[in-house]
Amino acid sequence: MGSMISSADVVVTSPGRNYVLLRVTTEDGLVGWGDATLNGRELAVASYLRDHVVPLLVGRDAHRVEDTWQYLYRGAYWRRGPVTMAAIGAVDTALWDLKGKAAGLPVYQLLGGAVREGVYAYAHAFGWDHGELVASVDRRLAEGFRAVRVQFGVPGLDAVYGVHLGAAAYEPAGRGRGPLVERWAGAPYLRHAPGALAAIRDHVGPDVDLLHDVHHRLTPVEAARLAKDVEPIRLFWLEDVTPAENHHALDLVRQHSTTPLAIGETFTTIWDCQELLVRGSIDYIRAAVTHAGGLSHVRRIADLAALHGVRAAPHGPSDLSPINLAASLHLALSTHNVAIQEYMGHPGEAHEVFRTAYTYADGYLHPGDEPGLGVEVDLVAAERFPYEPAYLPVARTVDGTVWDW
Ligand code: KDG
Ligand code: MG
Repeated sequence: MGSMISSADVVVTSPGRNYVLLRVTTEDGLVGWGDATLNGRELAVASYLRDHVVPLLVGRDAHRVEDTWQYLYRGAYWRRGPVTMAAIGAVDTALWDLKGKAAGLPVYQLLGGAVREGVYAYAHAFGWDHGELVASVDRRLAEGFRAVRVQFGVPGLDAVYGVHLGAAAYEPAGRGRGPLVERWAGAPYLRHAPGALAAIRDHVGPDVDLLHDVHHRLTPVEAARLAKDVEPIRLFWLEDVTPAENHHALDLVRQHSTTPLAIGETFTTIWDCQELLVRGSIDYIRAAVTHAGGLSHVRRIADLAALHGVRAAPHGPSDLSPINLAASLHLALSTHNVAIQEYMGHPGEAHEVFRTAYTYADGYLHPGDEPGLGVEVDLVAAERFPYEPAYLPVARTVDGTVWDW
């Protein structure tokens, strides 16, 4: 009784960066929130939701989370892809939020209850040179993190993924203009990366987990060489070594090293993950709650991964809103094979819009015990931050050929 969806609205707000949110309201006045943000292509998902999904939601039973997922996925006929799956993910997440609020329970309880006391978190550190990177790593360690992603400048390249440009904190999406063009060359990166990572291992000692993200840039044989060269550094993982569409590339990397491999932040369904999981080509699957169809679908991906000894580690960048992070934490607290949560934080202005129940202490996150996801959105504050078009950078090699960013 009272669980019929009476309205659903899309909220686009830009507190420091663009977020697309879905608010679902039931006839008895409960409100559930989902995140539908697709960095650099935000309004496509806003339109998919507003024009095609919201009219289907009104009048449905909010408790029928699984039926609604299947209805939106199978019912559209056109399946998969980041726009469709971010829209479905937002609906699914909002319905779980509503179910938790209706039950008076945090979502992790509805997913089976806690399987751990806290969610192991990794933070980002970056620097153009060794000194700057060490200072950044040390700040993270002082904050209590025991797992740190390290990204570094490369001599000969004037912009690299994961390292700030100018005085601004690292934020790749440029607002109000076309995409920034970054130059890429594999050879200088491959010469520099193993030494840069080894120097950080020497600095932190054996007990800190180190991660590194290659952001899909290497060819298969380059990736195999890097994974082999960094083997003695004992990384927690090496992320996205090759473009995500070419699953066979990771077999080559696998054959040449025991460096753990992570991939999947651009995957949108279990079908994108299946081959890599079944073939045993990876160690961590990074599909995000928002981009891969919501809590229901990412739990399914984690279950498939578990069959193959692979652990889940959903993507958690600042370009997904605190609603995504909260949902990811409820999943991580209640899912046996979630290994770690990326915790990049959000721009200061975002905290004016989102009130969150999740907490961080001593290297671990917890989603909190408020009913639902534990995130509320201040709509008056959201209006103060209007949308501005933003683009992720594009990469070109030194001769001007477009490369993977
Ligand atoms: O929008 C793109 C970002 O989400 C991505 O560049 C972040 O690779 C990323 C990560 O691992 O957080
Ligand atoms: Mg990444």
